[in-house]
Amino acid sequence: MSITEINFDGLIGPSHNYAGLSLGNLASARNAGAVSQPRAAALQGLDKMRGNIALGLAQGLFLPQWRPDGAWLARLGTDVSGAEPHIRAAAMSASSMWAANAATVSPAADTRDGRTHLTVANLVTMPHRSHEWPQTLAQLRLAFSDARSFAVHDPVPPPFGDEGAANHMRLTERHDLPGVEIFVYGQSGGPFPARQHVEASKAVARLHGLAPERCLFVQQSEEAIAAGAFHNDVVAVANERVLFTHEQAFVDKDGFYADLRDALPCVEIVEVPASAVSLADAIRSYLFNAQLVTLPDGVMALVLPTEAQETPAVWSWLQQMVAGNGPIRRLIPVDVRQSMANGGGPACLRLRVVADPATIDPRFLLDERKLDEIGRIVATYWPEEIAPDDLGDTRLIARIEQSWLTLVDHLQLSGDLLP
Ligand code: SUG
Repeated sequence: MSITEINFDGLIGPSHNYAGLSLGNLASARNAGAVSQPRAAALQGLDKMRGNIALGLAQGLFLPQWRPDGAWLARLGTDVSGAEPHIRAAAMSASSMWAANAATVSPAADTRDGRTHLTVANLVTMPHRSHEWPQTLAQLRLAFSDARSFAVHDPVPPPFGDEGAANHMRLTERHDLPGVEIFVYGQSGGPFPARQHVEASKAVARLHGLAPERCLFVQQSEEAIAAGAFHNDVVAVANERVLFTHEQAFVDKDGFYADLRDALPCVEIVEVPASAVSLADAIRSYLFNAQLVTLPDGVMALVLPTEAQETPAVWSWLQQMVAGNGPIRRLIPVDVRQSMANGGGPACLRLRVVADPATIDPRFLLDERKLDEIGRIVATYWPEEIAPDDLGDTRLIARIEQSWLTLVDHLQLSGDLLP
């Protein structure tokens, strides 16, 4: 058994567009109506995966979803040609790329039955995301079909919004040892909705068979949500014994830090003060939406968006941090601008699963050769550009469907995933 952390990235789908669908997500609102570049977007995502493999990290893949989602439109009594523009845009969204919202994952070391548990997120707060879960669940049931190692759960029922790993952190001395699981919920967010409901968080903890004394339920600060932190992973990220967080991420940070230190005495909390980096700069640069990873030599690195490098207050704080004695030693900027323009940074694009890769369906695991093959399919089939007014265009829709079919066929998944 070799237990390791595997990052499953959502491949950016051929319908990637900027429809401004996410209230409270400032980047999505700012770029509403812009022309997207699905091909460049997917290639940026593949380059990030390639970079992580080159760092010696294990890498997995989730496929884009079948779009337009005709089954969802049919349940609404319409189809892609008859749907009103906002419903059509929701049915065309490529939002499943943000795999951090696919599910909440509790590794085997934390659970009562010694299996890794995954609960698919219902994403009920945003209409365009609320219809992702059936296709996500289908992929999770395939990738993690080994019932001796995994338990995959249906979504928590509405109205309790669940946004998956974006509002969940795990701290532990080492990935394969028991950890403390932190469920971050929201209650209100000024003008914006809180997406993660505390009842959903509690349900996931129960379903996963976590020990109550190893779980913390922590409230997201209203000011962070109001400033555009629609998910906790926009203002905090954890890896092994390190919590990297903005000072204003939580309602009661002192209480939270004290509980965390009690539950995990080895924890190291790296807090970025608002006096050095404002919430606005943290959210604009997505400093915290980074992949905080342990490299094979034991060094901890932050794989963060190039926007962080371009935000002076953020970059100078980071440079001071790595010059000091803290646990985070390396900064690795990556270009995921197409996803960033919809509010999704490097950490949004991945779901972390701590498990033995040998127990996972290999069709969902990547190496460089497979990445190159997928890159060739993307470069051949994915549309170069989509303007919001194109979304009803039958030729564009045929091309999106063809792109998806080619990829799924190549990965030998068509027998299992055809709509
Ligand atoms: O749910 N954007 C996504 C971004 C998700 C980021 N994920 C994490 N923080 N883990 C969202 O708001 C925008 C789609 C549009 O406007 O077309 C969107 O859905």
